[in-house]
Amino acid sequence: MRLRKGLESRIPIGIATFVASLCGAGASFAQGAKHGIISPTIAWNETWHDVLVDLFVIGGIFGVVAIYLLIKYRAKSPDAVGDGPKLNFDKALAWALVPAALFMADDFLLSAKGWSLWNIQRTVPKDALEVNVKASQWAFEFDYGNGVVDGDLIVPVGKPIVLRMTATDVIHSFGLSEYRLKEDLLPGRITHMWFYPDKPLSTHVTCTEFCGDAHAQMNSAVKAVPQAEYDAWLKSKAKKTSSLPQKSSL
Ligand SMILES: [Cu+2]
Repeated sequence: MRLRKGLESRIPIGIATFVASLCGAGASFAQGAKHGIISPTIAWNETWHDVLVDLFVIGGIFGVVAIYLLIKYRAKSPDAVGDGPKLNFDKALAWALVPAALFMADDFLLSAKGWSLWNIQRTVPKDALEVNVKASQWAFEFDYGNGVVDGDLIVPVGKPIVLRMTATDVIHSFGLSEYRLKEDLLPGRITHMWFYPDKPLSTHVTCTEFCGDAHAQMNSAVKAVPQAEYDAWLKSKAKKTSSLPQKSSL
């Protein structure tokens, strides 16, 4: 009996220690950095992981404790009044505040991570490669500079990419789910998004804002290729562009 009482009084401390160790394990985005770069993709993945831990692991622990207490102190006959132990003021306060503080502590941690994530997403690395993006009903157009314009987004692996984006007609949205990113493109305004392709990848971008009849067909290939392959592709595109008849400047 004494052993069981001792165990019950240690439940909140046990939960606190377990939660603190989980939070400690996921407190920093730095551990997922690739080549020294913490990209929004890494930050989103880690934050989502923490939200799942918050929901299922911590929620599960509280659920199990609640079920245990419900069974232990259930009414054993219809007229039972209950004979649970009377808690003194200190213990009652501890049982009320410790679980509440645990939930709040984890929420504060997630909120702090959210601010940190937003900071990462809005801070474009200085050496990022810039591509201008124009959205129109119903296609994306990528301008690489030097007259190279293409319907696909081709980028080199190992370099941060920043997209400067606008729309010519209605509101569109750049949904790059493989990199966990989405940003609106608006007429008369330039928005931006940056990502870091850390390995070769072939994916696509879809418009994620309903923009008219052919909205569902508004998508483009997005390919992260080795630097040499990117250079060769850009060169061949530039050659094709320069061989086209030039428009008169008048
Ligand atoms: Cu669209």
